[in-house]
Amino acid sequence: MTISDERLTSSRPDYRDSGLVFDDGFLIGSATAAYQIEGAVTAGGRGPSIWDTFSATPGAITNGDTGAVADDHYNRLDADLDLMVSLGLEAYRFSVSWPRIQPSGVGPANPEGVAFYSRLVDGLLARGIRPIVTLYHWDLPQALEDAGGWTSRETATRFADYARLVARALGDRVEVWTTLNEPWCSAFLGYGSGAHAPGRTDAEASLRAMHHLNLAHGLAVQVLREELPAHAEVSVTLNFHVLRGEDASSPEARRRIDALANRAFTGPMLHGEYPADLRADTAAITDWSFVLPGDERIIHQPLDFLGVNYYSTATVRMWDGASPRQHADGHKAAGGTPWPGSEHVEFLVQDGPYTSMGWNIAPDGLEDLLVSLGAEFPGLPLMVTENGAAFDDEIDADGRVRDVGRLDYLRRHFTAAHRAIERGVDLRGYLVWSLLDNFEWGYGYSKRFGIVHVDYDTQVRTVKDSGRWLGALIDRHRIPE
Ligand code: IFM
Repeated sequence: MTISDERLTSSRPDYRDSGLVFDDGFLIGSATAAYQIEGAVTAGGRGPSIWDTFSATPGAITNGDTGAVADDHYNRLDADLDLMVSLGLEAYRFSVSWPRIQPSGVGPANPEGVAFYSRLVDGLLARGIRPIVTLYHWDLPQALEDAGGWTSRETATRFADYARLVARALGDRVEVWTTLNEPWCSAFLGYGSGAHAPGRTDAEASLRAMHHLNLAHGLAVQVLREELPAHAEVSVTLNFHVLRGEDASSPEARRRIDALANRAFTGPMLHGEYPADLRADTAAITDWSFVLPGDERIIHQPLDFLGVNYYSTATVRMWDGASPRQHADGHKAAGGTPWPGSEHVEFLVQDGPYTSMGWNIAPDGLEDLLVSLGAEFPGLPLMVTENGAAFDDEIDADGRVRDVGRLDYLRRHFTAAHRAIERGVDLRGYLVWSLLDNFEWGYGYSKRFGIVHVDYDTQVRTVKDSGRWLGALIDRHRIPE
């Protein structure tokens, strides 16, 4: 898969259509993740996660922020559920915090952890909102990291055990399941660049972690199939890198990054093997002996849909070794590389406009991505499990948050999704990232992605204009004027 072709680019470039209608069955909602919103990191018997440890490391997070309080969602659950109703959400994607269920990553389920998520699921169902569970959104129990983390094969087995506990606790009520969120980030930002927890900077370890995350996915899907009713839907969410580049060397650069960022996961998960070119590109770093016979078969499990996270594009070429090198890959720089074996690929600064993450706004990238995935994996439905934008929002004197940039971003990306559907893509839903302003990993609270503003001093929530706009879209299943 190389998501880069001009042939896919639309002839209507501004993506500001209005009046487009989504079918009634198209699921529209919003998404969050446990560590980014819950806070209450020692409540209810929760154990420490790698993000507690990492965010306590001096210099790791902007402003020294941590997720210790975050949006205090753990203690404000009912009010947050009511907030979702006020927006009209049809679906809510949340993640389960592994260290709330297994404080040290092994052993029986912690009843207080289970009770919290059970209350969340019941609260959603009582309000007519469909729960979508993500089992792993980056908060590995610290005890497992101390035993090697994702570089250890054992962690994949532990993950399958954890998946079984959650399936047994919530499987009678939750119909839609996701194993991992963005395993690329867990492997390559966590163990390669060091920008994410656990902050390791070891190229071999990042590839090893990638494989154990893939294995964890495969084992967990098997467990979920055993534990869940037949009608349950099981998926994984990947953050695809949509690659551009006009230079003579761009095709080679695109191939390399496509292999590391996209096909390292879709290869074994959906085609049943790692790409040969990925193995070749990284041969100087590892002999791949961490892939045991039969592993790729385990990873290659039938899925009910594929979760797609999309924010922006990347433009690449091979660095000529002479000119000053550009590093605009959209990821926070840290001590190591998230591109093992392809460090000499140059990520060029792209044309704006940009969000406050510095990410270029490119709705055509979403359309291209969905069309490409639809063509590569016919018969596999897709769902946009994350799309959204950070902007420097402010509350006006009249109490309103006029986040015109985010509203425009969402309008253009919903239009892109609609165009993909018109072109035959089996897209089942769209979840906006994020419901609430929250802890944006290495950037702490300095970046706001919410359609609801959070005042971190008072925990007061204020629905932004984009949130109202999304509510209007959901109400009529039609992109508002
Ligand atoms: O906040 C993150 C989320 O946790 C994973 N996907 C990307 C978002 C924005 O960076």
